[in-house]
Amino acid sequence: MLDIVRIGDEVLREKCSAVTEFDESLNILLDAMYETLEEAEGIGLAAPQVGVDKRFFIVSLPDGTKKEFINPEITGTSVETNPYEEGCLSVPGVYHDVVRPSKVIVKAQDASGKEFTLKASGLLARVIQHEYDHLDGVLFIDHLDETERAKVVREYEKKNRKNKRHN
Ligand code: QAP
Ligand code: CO
Repeated sequence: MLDIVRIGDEVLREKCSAVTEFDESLNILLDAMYETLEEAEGIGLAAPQVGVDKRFFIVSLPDGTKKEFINPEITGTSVETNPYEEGCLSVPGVYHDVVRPSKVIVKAQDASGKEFTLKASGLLARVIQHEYDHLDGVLFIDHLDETERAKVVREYEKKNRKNKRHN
């Protein structure tokens, strides 16, 4: 189980660098991230969320879809958008609707370095965009307007204070 870093940690605000070595240590890290994601009951986890400033993330959906995206590029987005309530393991306990394209085309590499292209819609398209943002230091709350973002951050801080007191 890896530690998940929380909002306030600067690694979440970095532009991550490309993965160049598709070696055993990458596989070990991916395995540990899947375990961490399962334990945390999440559906997506990006490397910077476990303190690694590299361009990759994993997805694990309720339908059993598990996939890693290394050096991903979003090469196409639909004109159609939709709102969806997002959360983030790095901003635990708060959720807010975010408007994003409904469909994306993503090009990435798998754990062995092999390139693939995927057309995604629904929850998968949503998680891909959320996780991709992490690689550029962007959090879901950055998509909200100033007022909504301030509200969500205050709510997070309030919950976090409570948690600290009760721990
Ligand atoms: C991104 O986020 C996502 O606050 C993945 O207390 C989320 O897995 C994309 C989680 C929703 C689209 C829709 C958050 C678990 C998990 C929490 C997650 C929490 C426990 C977040
Ligand atoms: Co997140």
